[in-house]
Amino acid sequence: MKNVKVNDTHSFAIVGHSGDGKTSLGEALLHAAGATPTLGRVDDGSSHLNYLPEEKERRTTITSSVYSFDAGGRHVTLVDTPGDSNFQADGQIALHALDGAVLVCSAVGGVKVGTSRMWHACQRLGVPALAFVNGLDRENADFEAAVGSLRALELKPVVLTLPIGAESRFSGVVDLLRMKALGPQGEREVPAELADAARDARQQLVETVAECDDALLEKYLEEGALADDEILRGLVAGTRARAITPLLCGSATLELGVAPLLWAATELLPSAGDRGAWAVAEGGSGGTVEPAPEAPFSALVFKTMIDRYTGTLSVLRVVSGSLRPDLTLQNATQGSKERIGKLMLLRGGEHVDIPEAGPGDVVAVAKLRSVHTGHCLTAEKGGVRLAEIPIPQGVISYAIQAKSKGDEDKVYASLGRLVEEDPTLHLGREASTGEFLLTGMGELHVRTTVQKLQRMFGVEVQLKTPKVPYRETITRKAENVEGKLKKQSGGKGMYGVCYLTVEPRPRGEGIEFVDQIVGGAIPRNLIPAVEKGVLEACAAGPLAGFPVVDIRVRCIDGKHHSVDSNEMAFKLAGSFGFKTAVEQARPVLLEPIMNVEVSAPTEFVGDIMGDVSSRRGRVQSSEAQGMTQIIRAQVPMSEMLEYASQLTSMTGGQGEFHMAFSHYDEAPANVRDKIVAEAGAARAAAS
Ligand SMILES: Nc1nc2c(ncn2[C@@H]2O[C@H](COP(=O)(O)OP(=O)(O)OP(=O)(O)O)[C@@H](O)[C@H]2O)c(=O)[nH]1
Ligand SMILES: [Mg+2]
Repeated sequence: MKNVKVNDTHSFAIVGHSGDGKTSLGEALLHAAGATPTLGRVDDGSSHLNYLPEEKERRTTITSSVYSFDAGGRHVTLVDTPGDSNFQADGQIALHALDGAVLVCSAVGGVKVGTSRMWHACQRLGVPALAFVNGLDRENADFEAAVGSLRALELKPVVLTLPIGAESRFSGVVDLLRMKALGPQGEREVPAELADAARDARQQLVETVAECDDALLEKYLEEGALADDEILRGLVAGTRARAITPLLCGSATLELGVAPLLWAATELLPSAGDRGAWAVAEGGSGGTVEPAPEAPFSALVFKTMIDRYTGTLSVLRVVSGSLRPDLTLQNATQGSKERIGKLMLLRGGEHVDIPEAGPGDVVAVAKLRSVHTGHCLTAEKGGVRLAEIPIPQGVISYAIQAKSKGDEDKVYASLGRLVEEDPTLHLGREASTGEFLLTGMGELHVRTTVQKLQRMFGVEVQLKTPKVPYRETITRKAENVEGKLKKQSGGKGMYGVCYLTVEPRPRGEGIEFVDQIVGGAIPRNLIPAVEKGVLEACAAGPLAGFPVVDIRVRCIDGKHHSVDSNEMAFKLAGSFGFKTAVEQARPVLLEPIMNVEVSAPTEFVGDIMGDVSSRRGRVQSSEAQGMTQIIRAQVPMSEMLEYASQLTSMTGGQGEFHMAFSHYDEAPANVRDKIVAEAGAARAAAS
């Protein structure tokens, strides 16, 4: 058994808006804990957490970074997550597998879209959190305003530290639990000018904490005070029950206010043991499994990394049981067996071999073939299966093309590796346009992937805005339309005639072929040839060459010739008949309509709604979540191709959006005419 107990094993994610100082705070925590000998900095590339070349270059986190360390008899895993909406899925996935969160909020500007998004993710997943108001040394830092904005998020902040000074005069914090001032020179008495404010804030703290527990409240009402151990007990209970969010403050880069945060992260957030039993999807007694070393093994994979030396690494959080090298496990998600090789602890980009892992530990395992992010691993026999981690779907697609001809296979194979690493990327071929599409969470996500592709595999690709996958269909019935192939002069004769009736089907129901031939007008064995001809003709519609969908085709009659009729003749007859029938049935162009969800600070709502309307979109709802407004709308895909960059410029980078396919709808005449004209021009240019 490993020597750190489950009750002393901690894991938490640092979450929040991009640029508010999550990575810097992670570095300050690592340094404060003695895990790193020097303070890593984002700005000079010395960060232990932002270790990828793309992260150093852009000075931003693009993938969650795991760092495990031991401090004060505890084993702690800190996971720094990206704040940018392009990479945010990593943070949401990590929260599924960790026991707590530190929500970073800048003292400049307070809560922003990313802060609100990650707070709601913590709430949804039931993850207890601490809040840290960072950057108090920055120009325009305003502690009160930042706390006010967090209060508006309804996270019930309980202030544990107060800032001493602000902006360039920020010099430390008052620890309200111990009533001491902490600064660069260590601990001292609370400065006289802050004594009243500190006393009031402590009073507030005690009152709020008392409200978390009936026994404490009774004592507080009777005696007007609580002992230190009672305050701590109330804080622990309130935090873990998510009734309150302890709030601390400081400056990550000046390393001020960080020690109380390290204390709170291990004393107030729950350990793997405190968290208690996990719900299981299958097996286990009473649908749960205890986070105990002797319980059946279960683990969740929350990250996959491609390492140049070790190959693919799966990063997993052990939920129950123990893990040792050379064990065979079951991938419960895929139903396959996996042999475990080495176990490694992650320290940013470094790995350290370890002999064993238990509940609450986060470890990396190399070369698990069938394992992807989100999967659940269990013991080979008698294991329990946890619910898989849901993976958000990408929203933006780019058509990709190898820069040099002949590189195609390498491009697709290498991209396949990156897709393995990052589950929110998708690589696929759009059958109707023939393009290879790389889909991701945003423009920057896709562009960073292309950059990684070049660095890791030495291949270059070009990105293009994808073609919109339009469809064609009909709007009325056309009856008894003849399809005929007659070639009986000279050589081998060809003869086949079919009569088709076409009618519209509901959206999304596809093509249906109904054989209504009676009396052998078309021989039985040749009817499938008619169907084949119809289906082939569906591949390219009469308007602009897009696939034809949602039509019932009835083959009602036909003619044949005892010698000249054959499969080829009836296939062509079917194809001709179908094309003619579609042309007679008032064909229309269908365009994909997307469900779009935009979130942005309330002040931008008017602009965003106006812009959605100008894109032929229909706003369906608008709902406030704290200071963020969520606008849901349906917008044609063709109007959304460049939306990411336009939303960024409209909201000064404070807006983000998600998009998913909803349905196909008839394109208005002006759009149809434009697409038809473009297709005509393309055909003319090609011939
Ligand atoms: N003055 C000051 N600057 C800070 C502080 N914390 C972070 N910064 C600076 O703010 C910038 C962004 O900090 P990061 O730590 O990379 O922010 P992040 O939240 O990890 O950002 P993403 O990875 O993009 O989500 C860097 O230039 C830091 O040096 C702080 O407390 N005070
Ligand atoms: Mg970062």
